[in-house]
Amino acid sequence: MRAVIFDLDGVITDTAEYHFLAWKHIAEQIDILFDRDMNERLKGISREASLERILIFGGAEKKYTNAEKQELMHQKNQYYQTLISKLTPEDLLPGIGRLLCQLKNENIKIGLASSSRNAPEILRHLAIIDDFDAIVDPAALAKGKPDPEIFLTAAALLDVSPADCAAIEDAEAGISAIKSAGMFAVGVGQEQSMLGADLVVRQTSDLTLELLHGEWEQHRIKSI
Ligand code: B16
Ligand code: MG
Repeated sequence: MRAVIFDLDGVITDTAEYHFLAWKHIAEQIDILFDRDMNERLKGISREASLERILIFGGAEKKYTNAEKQELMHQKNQYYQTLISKLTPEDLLPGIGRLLCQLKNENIKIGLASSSRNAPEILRHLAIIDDFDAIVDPAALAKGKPDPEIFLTAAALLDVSPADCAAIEDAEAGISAIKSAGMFAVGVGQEQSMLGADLVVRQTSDLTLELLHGEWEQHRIKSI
């Protein structure tokens, strides 16, 4: 294992609630009911694809022009940015600070593969941006998760072969992307929603370098 690539939302910090509040604010303006179940289905999905799903859910997929959709996304993002401006290092999910330290001590490279265009801003608020050797710009990609492009780009930026990378995700679309990239997939969450993951932990506090090394080794032996 020469590199570990992190998803952001749901792995490093929990911004899902902020995405929920911001989308709810927009949905209310256009008379669409938006709840937490619906928000769960937007995990790891880009801003554009999220709006499309919300409009389809509300039966309004043909109601807005492209310019109007851009404006709705802009408003959502402004609301979201106000919320994330309050993030502090206290908002790091449990165990993530320790894992980043362990990786750095062992000279294992650290990458970020988040669909969020706000990722650098969030990492700055959490005071961990300097720990990352590479941060993928999702705006420069042709396809979002579950396509492997974002993880393959992270590996290329880190100059590590995908087979030597482990990646950590909390969303189904993300696990599929990691597996299609040919990497070792670590899922955070319920086993049943992490189909295809090589290792599943219930919460981020279970993520230690010792566990990753051990499971990586077992996986390597099994695949020989
Ligand atoms: P933005 P991740 C994803 O982050 C979120 O899970 C998803 O809900 C959001 O729509 C997406 O980022 C885009 O975020 O609007 O900030 O560009 O899980 O890939 O770190
Ligand atoms: Mg996520």
